[in-house]
Amino acid sequence: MELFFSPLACSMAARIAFAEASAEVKLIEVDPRTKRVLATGETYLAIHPLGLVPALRTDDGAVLTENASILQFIADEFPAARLAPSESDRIGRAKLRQWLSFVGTELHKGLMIPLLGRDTPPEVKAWVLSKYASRVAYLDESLAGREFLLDRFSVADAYLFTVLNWTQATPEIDLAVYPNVKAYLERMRQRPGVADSLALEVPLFRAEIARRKAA
Ligand SMILES: N[C@@H](CCC(=O)N[C@@H](CS)C(=O)NCC(=O)O)C(=O)O
Repeated sequence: MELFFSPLACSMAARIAFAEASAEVKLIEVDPRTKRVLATGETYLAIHPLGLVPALRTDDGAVLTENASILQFIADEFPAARLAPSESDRIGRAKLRQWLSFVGTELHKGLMIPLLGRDTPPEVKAWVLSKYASRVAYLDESLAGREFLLDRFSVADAYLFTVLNWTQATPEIDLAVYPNVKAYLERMRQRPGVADSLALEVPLFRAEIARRKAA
């Protein structure tokens, strides 16, 4: 399989899922500014017309997009890694979809993307914070006394960690106010699958920033 990614973007969740499953995947870096495959210069728009990462090309050539779908696919492809509740656990499966949806809509798109935007007007950031800070408070309550979103590590944690990792670039979100979220982030960073993914992507992210500055 081939995973199209950009460093430290939401595609890192899929990288973490592959790492947690000890599964092989070919990583193909996409420059988010040019929308080209970094190594070859080929246009990424031929893979995903929206130019968004992640995209996953399966061994039989199917192209999957959208984190929630890709992450559930990875979990189902490698069941021994137990990255999702089993098929027979209907409620567990629904809870997994619930958290993937929460992370994707409330946190990723609702809260973080506007805060991370270099050209987001300050009044929009203020509005987003006033509306979406409740989501972080809800997450903090939900993580009280829990190690993971579900009973064990799942692909929803891979996605949640990836999105929360961006709080390093959003001083507007003070994690001291959310001790369970802060502790969760610190715990996740210790997991080998997460630590290895970060170690690989941080230098690539720095190189991406350097390219952007040089352009
Ligand atoms: N709904 C998509 C969103 C993917 C997405 O927002 N990807 C970002 C990186 S985190 C991206 O590629 N942004 C580049 C752009 O907006 O042009 C999903 O969940 O996969």
